[in-house]
Amino acid sequence: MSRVSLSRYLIEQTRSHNTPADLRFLIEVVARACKEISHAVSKGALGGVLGSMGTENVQGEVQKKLDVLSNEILLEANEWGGTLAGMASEEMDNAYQIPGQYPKGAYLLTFDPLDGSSNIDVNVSVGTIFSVLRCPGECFSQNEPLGEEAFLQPGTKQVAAGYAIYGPQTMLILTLGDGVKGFTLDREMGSWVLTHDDIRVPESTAEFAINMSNQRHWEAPVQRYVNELLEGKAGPLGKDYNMRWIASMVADVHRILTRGGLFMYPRDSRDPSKPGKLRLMYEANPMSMLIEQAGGASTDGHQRILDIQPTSLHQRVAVYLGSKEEVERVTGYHHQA
Ligand code: P6P
Repeated sequence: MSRVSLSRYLIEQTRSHNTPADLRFLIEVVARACKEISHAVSKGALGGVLGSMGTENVQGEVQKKLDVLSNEILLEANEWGGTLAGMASEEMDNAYQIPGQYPKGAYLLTFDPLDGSSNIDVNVSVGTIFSVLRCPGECFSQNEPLGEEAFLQPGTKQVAAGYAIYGPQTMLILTLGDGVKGFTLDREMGSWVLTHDDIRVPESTAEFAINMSNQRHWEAPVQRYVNELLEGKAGPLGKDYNMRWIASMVADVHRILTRGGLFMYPRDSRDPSKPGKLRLMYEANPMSMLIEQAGGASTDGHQRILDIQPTSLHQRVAVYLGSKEEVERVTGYHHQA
């Protein structure tokens, strides 16, 4: 069978599912920006882009040089095309206004430009996570500055979501709401090639991902659940489990989309003002759309993440996502508490 490129897939989606041409163009531009980020990341020490900037982002996290570079690549690639009314990023305090010399468009793009960047200097897979929303009616106006409130839509309103993972292979994992597709970057041709036509998350699993060093900070339902996982066959779950924690959400989620599993980042008692570490708008929501589109589930321990009504651009959320059977079990323990 001839190779199907990202461009061909998007054209065929347009014919079969009426994917708007401007959404198609937006996805192509984001994918092209991810190719450029992949190139920068792969240079490592040779590119003079490792290490930190000596600054902190709105999250209070140290910014790596590649965090800032990746953010700039995505802004510069997407600001001129006429597809966006604005952008929001983990690396920027406020919404990004489309410069006056460019036309505005119908969509909003949120992203974590380089997720897991603390792993960069130790050469572990990192990635770019992105989410596409429609801009609500009035935010389309060419003259008014875009307010944060335009972005505050539940994850069910996403029209597309995806990530690029910069690992042994560079891959783009994408959903337009019609299943999950995987594209592998052919570096020689510079094109994204469809290699995974229908990604599905197995309903059950024997593998979980969590940062165990935080155990003393977890709430009771999580303590109960993780203890049962560790009890294995002798415990109430009746089987032995394996554990992974890459500390790069893109890499952990990619493993789960590839072979199943459960990813957990619970809220903990360290900072009650932060209901978890991961950000809703540009980490949890896009990853939850991908996981649900692949047949998995995703909750904050109490409700479906995609149903959460955001109240601020950088709000955090607890995350339990992956194989449906285990997500439902740990969520059930929260409801029993
Ligand atoms: P911890 C990376 O900084 C990140 O936002 C996610 O990619 C990852 O899953 C998590 O934080 C790792 O957190 O506390 O284990 O370092």
